[in-house]
Amino acid sequence: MKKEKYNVAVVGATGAVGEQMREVLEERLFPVGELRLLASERSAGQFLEFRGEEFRVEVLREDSFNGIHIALLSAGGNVSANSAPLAVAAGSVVVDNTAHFRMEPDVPLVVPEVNPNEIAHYKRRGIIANPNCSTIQMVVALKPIHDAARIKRIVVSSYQSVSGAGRIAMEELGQQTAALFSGKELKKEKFPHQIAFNCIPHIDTFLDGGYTKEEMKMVNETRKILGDASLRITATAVRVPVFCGHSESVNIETEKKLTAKDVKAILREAPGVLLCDDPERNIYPMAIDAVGKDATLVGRIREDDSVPNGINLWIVADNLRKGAALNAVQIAEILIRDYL
Ligand code: NAP
Ligand code: 3JN
Repeated sequence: MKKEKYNVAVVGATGAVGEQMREVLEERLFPVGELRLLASERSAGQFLEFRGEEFRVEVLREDSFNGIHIALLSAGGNVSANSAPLAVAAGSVVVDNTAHFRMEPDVPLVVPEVNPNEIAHYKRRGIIANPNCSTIQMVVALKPIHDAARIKRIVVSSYQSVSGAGRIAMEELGQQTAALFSGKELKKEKFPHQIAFNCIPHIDTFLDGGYTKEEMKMVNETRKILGDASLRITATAVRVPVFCGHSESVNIETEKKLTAKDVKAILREAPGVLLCDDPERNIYPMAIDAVGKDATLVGRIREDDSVPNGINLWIVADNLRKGAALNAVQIAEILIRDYL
């Protein structure tokens, strides 16, 4: 029987993603009954606002999920590895924002505009995985093109904002920028090099072969979501001194020829996409315009004449919203509408 309200736990509630979770749940009028905000000992006792009320942050414990219907996890992979099974045992459905379960074959990896039917398989483990932010915005834009003309190869370079690395990383960009103007010492904690006024071609750890984990997340998650293991993808992930909003330069080769006009017509109708493509009026997607928006912005669409069926695109989204919290809440909305 349908419930009027659902008890929701947010694990990592004090983080950059957790903050957006509260905002998105409130904005979209998600039918939250009890809200449980969970974090570590460091921030227990803090108060955070939701729907005009103050909620006390609690320490995540073994019994934190008792009575919870939906658990939204974003406190890192290790926390998810430990707490997802506890949540499932307590009867919650888990929507996990970390990489921990994404590539497990019996865990659906879902972007609601792309593969919403996968949510039906949540029962296998009680867990649904949210993809990496860079994957989400790319597949929102590419899925309708893939359906129309079958994409054979993707070359993507990401320009990822510091908010993707969490709250402390945002403070680090602010501190370094101010320090460079006032001759103070630069603090380096999150990034291996100065991020202010710099670009760092290194996100997450390096793997054998020279790619980073972040780059391989884009490769493997895209194949899983589009259900096409033969898709050829290569990625370069770069951290840029932008506070919020990830941008991507994406080059695709399709089986069937599409003109730039065809691609624009497809994307004008695509769910979750906002076409921003009028170069004569200097209109193209930019991170500053994507922040706070739900849509994935796509522009700079043009034919790549260096290969038979090539197209270039520039894809931008708010990494904390569509790249994390919004996508998770959209999954939860489908769960309660169709399955719980
Ligand atoms: P953040 O700003 O650093 O926040 C981390 C959050 O996790 C804080 O609330 C922190 O609580 C909590 N936490 C850390 N260790 C914990 C523990 N042992 N027990 C309970 N809570 C703990 O990071 P963020 O940007 O919000 O990202 C958090 C995680 O979300 C990432 O590690 C990543 O796995 C995932 N993420 C996913 C995407 C995506 O692409 N879908 C994007 C960004 C992040 P305290 O305040 O107590 O420290
Ligand atoms: O760096 C970014 O822009 C996105 C970062 C995502 C992230 C950060 C720390 C741990 C993840 C993720 O979602 O893949 C993880 C992780 O869960 O491994």
